[in-house]
Amino acid sequence: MASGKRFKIACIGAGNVGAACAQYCLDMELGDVVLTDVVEGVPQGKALDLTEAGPVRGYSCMCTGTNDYKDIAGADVCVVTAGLPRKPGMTRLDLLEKNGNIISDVCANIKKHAPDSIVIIVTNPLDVMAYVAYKKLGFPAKRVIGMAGILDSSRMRSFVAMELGCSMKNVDTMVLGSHGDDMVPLPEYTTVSGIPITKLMPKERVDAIVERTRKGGGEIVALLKTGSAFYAPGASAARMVESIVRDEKQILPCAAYLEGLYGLKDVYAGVPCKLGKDGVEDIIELELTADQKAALHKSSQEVQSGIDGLKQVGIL
Ligand code: TXD
Repeated sequence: MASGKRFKIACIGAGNVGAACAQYCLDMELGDVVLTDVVEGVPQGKALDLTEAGPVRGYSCMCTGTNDYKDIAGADVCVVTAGLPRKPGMTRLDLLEKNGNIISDVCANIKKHAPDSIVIIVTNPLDVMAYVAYKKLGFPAKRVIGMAGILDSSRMRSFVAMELGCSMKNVDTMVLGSHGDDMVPLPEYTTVSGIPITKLMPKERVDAIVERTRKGGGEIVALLKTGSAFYAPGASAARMVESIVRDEKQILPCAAYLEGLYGLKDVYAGVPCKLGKDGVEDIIELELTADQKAALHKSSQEVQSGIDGLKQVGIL
């Protein structure tokens, strides 16, 4: 491991995204992984399977499975995917109450057993769940981060590469706002080896890519019919773990707690964050056009109404 320290990563929720995240973390040798779930046998079985892949893939990090939160003790990073996935026809907000209760329970256990960890929330509706976690954990805001923007921007990067028939590696982009149909992809900040995409394709194609990015989650739900995307979400969460445990200070779009930046207060929203050993070490405030600013505020209103909804039912 890069720094010499052996890190411990707790993946809470051993479903599709949790297991994919564990797999990528192990493959990148980011640390030992503890898979935790309420279902008996599943985290243990997946952990054993992932351990048995180690000799073939050439990693020496260990993976264990458990139903007991005591086993996350001392975790450096907790990745929370526990909850219900979005089913076809279900809006993200339908999940609000159920997942709000699950996140509250998970956070009580993180607070008890891994009070110094950095927590990455993945469960939907993402921005509201990150807010719930922040309130329930009582950790400094920089240690409670939501994963969505890396996934959304990775989708946009792949769509740009497909359109141009070029390598995905050369494409870079930024997506702001909430994780949902109101997200704010930024074509103006999308480049291929430094060349703005607006110079590489006509406006209609840029607009089509923005639209497909917004609907990216739904596109996969419609194809899979049961469950939602998990490879790219798992890889995206693992990217955050990587930047944290290796203190790489990557600038990545993440859901962060805002206290005035972008004109937003007491809410989580996707913004460019510098991720390092302390969590969100900095937030970059981009210059936005009036339209982009309005779109960002619109996406936050939905998050705010989710937060208000949870206040009404007493979860917050
Ligand atoms: O970009 C993003 N943020 C997302 C979010 C991208 C993809 C998926 N996104 C959301 O992540 C999705 O809407 C769900 O809310 C979560 C997890 O999705 P996944 O596809 O992994 O769902 P699964 O396979 O159903 O796994 C959820 C697991 C399952 O094994 C449950 O038994 C477990 O969560 N679960 C719990 N674990 C621990 N503790 C509690 N209380 C608990 N409740 C359920």
